[in-house]
Parts: sequence; C-alpha cells; structure tokens
Amino acid sequence: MVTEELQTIEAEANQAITDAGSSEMLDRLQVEFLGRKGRLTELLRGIGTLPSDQKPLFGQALNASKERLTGLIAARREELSVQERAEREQAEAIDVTLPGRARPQGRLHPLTATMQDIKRVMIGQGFEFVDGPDIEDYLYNFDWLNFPPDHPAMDEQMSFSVDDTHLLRTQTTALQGRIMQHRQPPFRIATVGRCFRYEAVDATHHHTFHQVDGFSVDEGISLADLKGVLAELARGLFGPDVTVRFRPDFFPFVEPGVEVAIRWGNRWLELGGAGLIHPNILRRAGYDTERYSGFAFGLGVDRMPMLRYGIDDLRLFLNNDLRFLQQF
Ligand code: FA5
Repeated sequence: MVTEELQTIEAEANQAITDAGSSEMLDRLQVEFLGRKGRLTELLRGIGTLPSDQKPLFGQALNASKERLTGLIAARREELSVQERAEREQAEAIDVTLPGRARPQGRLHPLTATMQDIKRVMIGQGFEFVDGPDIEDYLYNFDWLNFPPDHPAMDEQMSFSVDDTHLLRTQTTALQGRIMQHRQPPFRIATVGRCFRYEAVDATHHHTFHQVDGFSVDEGISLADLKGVLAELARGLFGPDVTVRFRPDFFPFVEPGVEVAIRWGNRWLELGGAGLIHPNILRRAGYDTERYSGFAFGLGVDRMPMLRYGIDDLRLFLNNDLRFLQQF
C-alpha cells in the first residue's frame, strides 16, 4: 500500500520537476516533496502499518526515492540556471554599436566670457581687480567723484534708491573712493561688475548692465598712458586691427575728459568714458597733486559681445533663453 503510494508520489514529483520553469519553482518542489514536512517524509508515518520484515525494505525504497528526486532537482536546477543566465544576459546586453548618450554641455555666458577676457588682458597690464558692492553709498557713487550737490550730470545716471544714503550703483567708478581712501600711489586698480540705472529699456540700454573701470595713480601719468592701456585692452578683445578714438567729453571726475570709441571692421562703437583723474579727487584722497596724476576709464561691457558676435539687442543677454545662449 505505502509502497504504491511512494511510487505514485515519485512519479508525480518527477513530472513536476521536469516541468518546473524556474529555480523558484524547484525550491517549492523541494520543500513539497523532500522537506521535513514533505510528502515523502510524511510516508514514514505509515511505516507502522507494515509488517516488521517489510519495514527496512520500505525504508530503503524511500531513501532511494529521495536520492533520485534530489539528484533530479539538482540536474534540473543546473539546466535552469544556464537557461536563466542566458536570458538575463540577453536582457542586460549592451549594444556597443549604439551611439553614446550626449551629455548636455555647459558653457560660459557671453557676458561672463567677455568679463574674463577683460580681466585677463587687464591683469596682464598690471591691474589688480577689486570688487565693489552693488548697493553703494551715494557718497562713493557721486559725492566722492566730484559731483557737486544737485549737479545735472547726476540726472544722466538716474538711479534706483535703496534708502536715504544708498542706491544701486550707477557706475563701477564708485570703487575709486573706496580704494583711494586707504591706498597710497602708485597703483593700478580695476573692477568689473553690474550697474543699474533707471532707464527706458531698449535694444542698447538696460536697467541692469555691466561696466569695467580701471584707474591708476602714479608719477607722470598722462593721456598717453590711458590710451596705451585702452588700446591694449581693445586689441586683446577684438584683435590687432582695432583702432581707439578719443573725443572730448565731460565727466565731473576727469579733467580732461574723453569719450572712448573703437573702430572694428567699419563700425565705430562708443564704449564709455575716460580721462585724467580730476585734481579735486586726488586732493580728497590726500595725494600730492604736484607729484601724482592719474587716469581713469569706464566702459560698457555689454556692448563688447554685441560687436564681437553681431548681436543687435542687449536685452537678449539677460533673458536667459537657452536657444540664444547656446550659440556662444
Ligand atoms: C560712466 O558711467 C562713467 N563712469 C565712465 C567713466 C569712468 C568716465 C571713468 C570717465 C572716467 P557713461 O554713463 O557714459 O559713463 O557710461 C559708460 C558706458 O556704460 C556707456 O558708454 C555704455 O557703454 C555703458 N552704459 C551706460 N548705460 C548703459 C545702459 N543703460 N545699458 C547698457 N550699457 C550702458
């Protein structure tokens, strides 16, 4: 009776093992048939009903059956693992002939690139770069720079007020007073950064723009030094063929004052202003004006990449439209 049952169960197990489609299924079959509470083990309970001379025979038969099934499971497991590995390899296969995934590449904003170029050329001419604050004291933005109270020249630089004594700086020239208060000549200082003016915005004027200022105080400084420094800067930015032009202009903080323009190709571009530092400013700093003189210049940065890249609207720089910015 139990012997027949053993045969039936083994046959059933045989079939199930052969049909098993995964190693998980084999695990389950192993428990189901051979585990401690598995079906073969359960058969041992029936051994009591056998005549005692048959008990050893049945025990042997049961063990033999267990061994066969264990062997069978191991064999099937091996088969399946080969098959499963092949499937996994197929699924995870890398097609080395596919093109690589392009990584989006960052680049410098054209204004940042221009400011870096400016720094490179100016540092090469012995200038030390210093940053000034965007929120500036009226004192440094205007009074220090020899603007008499209520002078109409201030109207050309309509400002954004912050409080009674502070504004968003309208010109990087504001750095002059901050430096001269605690430095003795000789020095060559430059600064580049953001400026703000309350202006009607159009293709060549923004409320937020950038300037570079440079100034130097030393013995025997003349307009020739200024022109040499500006010519070198212009050549560094626009190439060897660029010409620098000075025309008389007025700024309260220089005497004489000039407007600076450069010719590139067949266009003239007004870049900013310059001149010899007004003696009132040198005196205010406590410098001996018999011994020292200085030059100063301030140029618009935004118009440089406009000229270099042929951009006709400076508002594009601050719009942060990647379609525009990615072209540089
Ligand atoms: C000045 O700001 C003087 N500080 C320059 C200076 C420095 C003269 C030292 C003498 C000695 P001006 O206001 O002209 O000057 O501005 C200089 C340049 O800044 C302009 O030529 C222009 O290129 C740029 N700029 C001025 N306002 C704007 C604006 N709203 N948008 C874009 N660029 C501007």
